[in-house]
Amino acid sequence: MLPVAQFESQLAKALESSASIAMLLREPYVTRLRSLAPLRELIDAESKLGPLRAKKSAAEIEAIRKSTDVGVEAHLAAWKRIAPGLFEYQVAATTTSLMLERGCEGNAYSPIVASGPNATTLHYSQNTRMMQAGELVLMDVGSECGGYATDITRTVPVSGKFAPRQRELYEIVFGAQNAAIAALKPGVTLPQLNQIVRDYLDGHGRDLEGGSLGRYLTHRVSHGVGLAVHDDPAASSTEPLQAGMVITIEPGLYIPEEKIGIRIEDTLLVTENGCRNLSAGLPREPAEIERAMERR
Ligand SMILES: [Mn+2]
Repeated sequence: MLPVAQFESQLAKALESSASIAMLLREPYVTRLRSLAPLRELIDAESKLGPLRAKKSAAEIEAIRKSTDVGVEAHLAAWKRIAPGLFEYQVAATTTSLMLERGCEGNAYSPIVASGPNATTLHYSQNTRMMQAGELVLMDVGSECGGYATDITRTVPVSGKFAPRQRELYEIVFGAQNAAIAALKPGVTLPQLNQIVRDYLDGHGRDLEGGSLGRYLTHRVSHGVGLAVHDDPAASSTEPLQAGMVITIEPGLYIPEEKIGIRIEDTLLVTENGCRNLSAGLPREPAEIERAMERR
């Protein structure tokens, strides 16, 4: 690794013995390299760099830990404000403000604050709706600090208490997440984690027609996290996980007929013997969430 300041001189040296340049083909870097070395072929380095990025160094893990701590704090700041009559964008503003206050770059991705029926829309990020009493609000909000992302989702009751059906479904998503976290260790693959979650959802609870719930999970439950919030190639890998990788576990249920969407997402480090939940500081248990919201 070399300092960025030496980039142009080192590039000139490297080009004396190399015909082509392998790089991530992203702007504005492609344009810059084409002007520095107009006659050289640019090759996509994605497939080479991806595996190098999957396993994090100690310094990277520390950076993700710090970013995750700020993400947890941002969620807690939002919980303090959530109440009927507040707009989704006000919640997003509170989380973004906290991140900037802590010296982070800001959000690692467009914050999703999805109340009531909006939570059944997977990538809803308009954040324009006024929250109503008795609803849930899903917050998928993560910070980027020192170049490293974190990815955290919680779903909490707008009025501070889960209604019985909300709690029943929440407990099922929570159980599915716990099953996947319990299985997370080196050697496990992302497709296996998906299967564990889907089996759990299919084995617990029913929809309004008496059908099983697995089909209401409409996305994969895990991806790598690092310099990018969806850090490739762990995002799509079927390779066994290794200690030092950082991934999310994010089961969800999105049931339009009931206007309920629930996701719980944490950022976890794979360790030699299992895993460490880096976002464990943010309550996941329904009773703990209710207690945290009571303290407002
Ligand atoms: Mn995610």
